[in-house]
Amino acid sequence: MQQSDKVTMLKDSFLAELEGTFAVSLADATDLQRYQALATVAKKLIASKWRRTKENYRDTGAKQVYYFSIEFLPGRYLRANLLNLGLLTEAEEVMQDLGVDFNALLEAEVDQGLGNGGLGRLASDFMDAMPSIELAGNGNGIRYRYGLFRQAFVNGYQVEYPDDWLKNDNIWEVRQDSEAQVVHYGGSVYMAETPEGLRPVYQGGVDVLAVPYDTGMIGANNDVVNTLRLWSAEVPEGVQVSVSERSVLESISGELYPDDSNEEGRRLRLRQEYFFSSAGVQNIIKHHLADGYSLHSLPFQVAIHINDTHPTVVIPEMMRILLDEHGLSWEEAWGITTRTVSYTNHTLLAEALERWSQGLFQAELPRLFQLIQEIDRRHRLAVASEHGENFAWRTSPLQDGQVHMARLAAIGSHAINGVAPLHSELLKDKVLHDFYTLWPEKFSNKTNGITHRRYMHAANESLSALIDTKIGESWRSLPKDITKLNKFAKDEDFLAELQDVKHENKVRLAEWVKRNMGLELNTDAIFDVQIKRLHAYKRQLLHLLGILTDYLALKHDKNAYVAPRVHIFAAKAAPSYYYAKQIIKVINEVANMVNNDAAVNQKMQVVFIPNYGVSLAELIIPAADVSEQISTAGKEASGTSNMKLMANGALQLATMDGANIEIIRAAGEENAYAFGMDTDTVYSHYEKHDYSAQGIYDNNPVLHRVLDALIDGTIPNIEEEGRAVFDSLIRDNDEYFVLGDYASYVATQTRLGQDYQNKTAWTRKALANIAASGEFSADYTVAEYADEIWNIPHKALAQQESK
Ligand code: 26Q
Repeated sequence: MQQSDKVTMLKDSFLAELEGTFAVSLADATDLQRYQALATVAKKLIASKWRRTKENYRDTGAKQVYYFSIEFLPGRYLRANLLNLGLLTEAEEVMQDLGVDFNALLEAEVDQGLGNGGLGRLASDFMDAMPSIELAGNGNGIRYRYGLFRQAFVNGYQVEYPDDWLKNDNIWEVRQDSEAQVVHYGGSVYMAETPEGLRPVYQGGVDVLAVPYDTGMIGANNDVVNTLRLWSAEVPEGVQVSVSERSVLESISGELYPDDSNEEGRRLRLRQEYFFSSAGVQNIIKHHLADGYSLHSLPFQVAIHINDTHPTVVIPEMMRILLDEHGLSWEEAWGITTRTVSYTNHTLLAEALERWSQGLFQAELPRLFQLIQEIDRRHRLAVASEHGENFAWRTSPLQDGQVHMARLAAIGSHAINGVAPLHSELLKDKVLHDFYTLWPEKFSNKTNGITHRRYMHAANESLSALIDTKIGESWRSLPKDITKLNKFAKDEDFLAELQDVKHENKVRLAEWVKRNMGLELNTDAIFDVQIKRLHAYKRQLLHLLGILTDYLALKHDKNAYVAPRVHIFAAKAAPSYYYAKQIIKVINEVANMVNNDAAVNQKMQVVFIPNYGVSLAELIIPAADVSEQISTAGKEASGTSNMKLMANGALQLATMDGANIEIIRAAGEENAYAFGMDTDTVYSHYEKHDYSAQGIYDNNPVLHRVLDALIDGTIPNIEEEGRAVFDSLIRDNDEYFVLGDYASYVATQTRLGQDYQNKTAWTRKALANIAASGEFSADYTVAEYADEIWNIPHKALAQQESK
């Protein structure tokens, strides 16, 4: 279709939808109605592609991957969907013609926050990448009634409100009653002889109906629309339950656990894990058989990928179905299961490795527990003779009264991967070392990736358009083509244009902050950004100590030079993570103090933007000059905001952790600011027990002064929180080596501040980052999974090479 035809088509269908659905004129329609009308138009435009994609997968029997994830974090869909449909600029034109505020329309869409952070957003980036490279891949997860809490600050403290995201219609989803599955919990089970052999007999327990809601995942400029299937818990028809029993059953999909990188051993959480895992596996096997295939061909037509250990119960669940419902032998069932399932680990933190008490597990999932006992027994038998009893004990799924999910995932899958090279090495050397000695061939690395479509093409249209004028548009479908930009590193006019775009984006963010927070930001200052979950290991505290260092210098030394900076934080803390919430309070109070002090606020400002989520990321990232990625080395599995910030021309201020290492290598060391201890140093401190926070405090007078400011009344209103932070650093010896990296951080910030003053040189570094961001496209990442783990075909990505 011609551009002008598309515009006419969009305009006509938009106006027709508005009148047809809401019986309002454009002038009288609310932003929400305008959004719903345009979203409905977009949904209708994909309907036939979606149907054809599904039919095509079914009719050809092509292998498909099902990405099982307890979190998906899609954010808003409309802008990204219009982009992928090739209609974004047309929609802008229509709204301009009609005098409609397009941004207000887009912002009327609710931000779907069915995830906590990196893990959930990665799943959604993969959902965008898979159809875009014509890969048959679907998502499987939970349709939480309430997503991640909405965050507000009251007196500087985080308060949490429920995220009632379904209060308006969710235009994108389609309920599929005919696909519902029954999921069984509790009761007891024993084995009895039947004409078909030994079979389990269930007594008692409860059934829950899992009802799927499907959303089309639209490929970029092609005809592929894959499916994201989210399950909702209901009471099965005909089952009589009391009101309170009903609410217990429905609560299984009631809310997302707001914990990130933290093991929260709760009964409901285990029910959630079994809920979408069981419904998903049952549904897959049902269709496989209905389409006329044998269970033995399952690994050739289906790949099940588990996103961290949360869906690990798919392994014993598949065994249950194959053994109990279809009468396969253990060996047959085990072969099918392990060849179907693959597993990604996303964490190096010991406290985030999932374990369940055996008592709880057995009470909730008695048949699965029996099967895990058998997996455990066979595992011990298989490894004990060669590796010894101690090794068998260390690697067994059942140990010390607990079910160890990462062990079960490692034993029951054919592939295990980490999400950045350092992380994958640490998995082999430390976290899963025993399993690596057993099965080195199972292990690989798949560096995370991001979708440039959302974070660049849609969120930073002016940067993307500027890039098009220089290198054409091939980079939009072949992200590595963006390296062509390097040719323009000496083109000063182009660098000036890049600077202008960055400045526009800073102004856009500043306007938002002014409107929503009443603070006027200096858009000529460095926008220094740290946006991610609030966690001690991510060290927002180190950033804060840097801020206090500048503050005290400006206050006490008339001649101090500090490069003007706006420090931008955005982060949610788990509601139960008390220390993280104390850090939020301290940052907020420092922000108050700094922003209201005329002696410093020309040189520095601190803003903590509440309620961080996907939509705010889309606003903040294009405006960033500096990307703070300052986790303790060896703690951050990968990070993905680092990649998004890089693509938008921010320079990394980073430790050698996670994917920072690859990002810095790709951009060139001279175009990033690396600092701090490396992983070996961190591990050596663990081994030698030779780290002394007190010693660092005693020997660095500047730091001494900064830490004292936390407890001597310098910062108002943080008596308790300042003390808590101080104690964790000094009395408890600073678990995350904040003080150990302080001097290096401050020195690096100083150098960065000086470099920023040469705008052209700085922008050249920004350009190097943008130009190097292509390899971090999720399109390549999912292609690698498809080639090396799932064995599923996809569109060739020219220039594709392994990272
Ligand atoms: C587990 C048990 C009980 C309750 C909650 C949880 C839980 C929930 C979420 C455990 C972990 C998570 C999320 C982890 C996560 O987001 N990890 C991040 O994954 C990103 C994608 O690979 C990486 O880039 C980040 O480095 C990693 O921290």
